[in-house]
Amino acid sequence: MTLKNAFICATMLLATQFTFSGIASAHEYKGGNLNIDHPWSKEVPPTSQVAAAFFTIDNHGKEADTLLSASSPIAGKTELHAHVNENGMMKMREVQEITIPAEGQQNLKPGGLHIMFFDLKKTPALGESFPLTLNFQHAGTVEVEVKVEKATYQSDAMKMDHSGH
Ligand SMILES: [Cu+2]
Repeated sequence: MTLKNAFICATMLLATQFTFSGIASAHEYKGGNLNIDHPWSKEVPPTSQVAAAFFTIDNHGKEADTLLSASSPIAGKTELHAHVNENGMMKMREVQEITIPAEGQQNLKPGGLHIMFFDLKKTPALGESFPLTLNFQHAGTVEVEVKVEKATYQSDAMKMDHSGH
């Protein structure tokens, strides 16, 4: 990300936080035909350089939409990720896009599709939240707040092989 882009991004975030302040407690976000429900991130150790975010996207539209990219001020790099089975080993892979079917749903969850943050500038602590910008092909840009929650169960996502990065 260039300095100029970073500045635009920060400006947009400030503006959007103001816009969303009235409905922040609902923790559900709308963009076009999409509903983004309960964005959350699993608590990671303070020294962690990576984190992941999960949420459910409902598409009420008659055509599919596509998540093209994501970004967050907490991370140097934000990628769309999937888990793939490679010779019996579950590994994380960057994907170019995540499709939300028409009148359907897409689930980002531990062990499945997720948003991945690298080079954390600040590790978000339990109970905190941080901004995440999602760029959709049709719904456009949607800003959400990701809540940091406790890892309630030991999932495969915690044992992932990051050597591919
Ligand atoms: Cu990942």
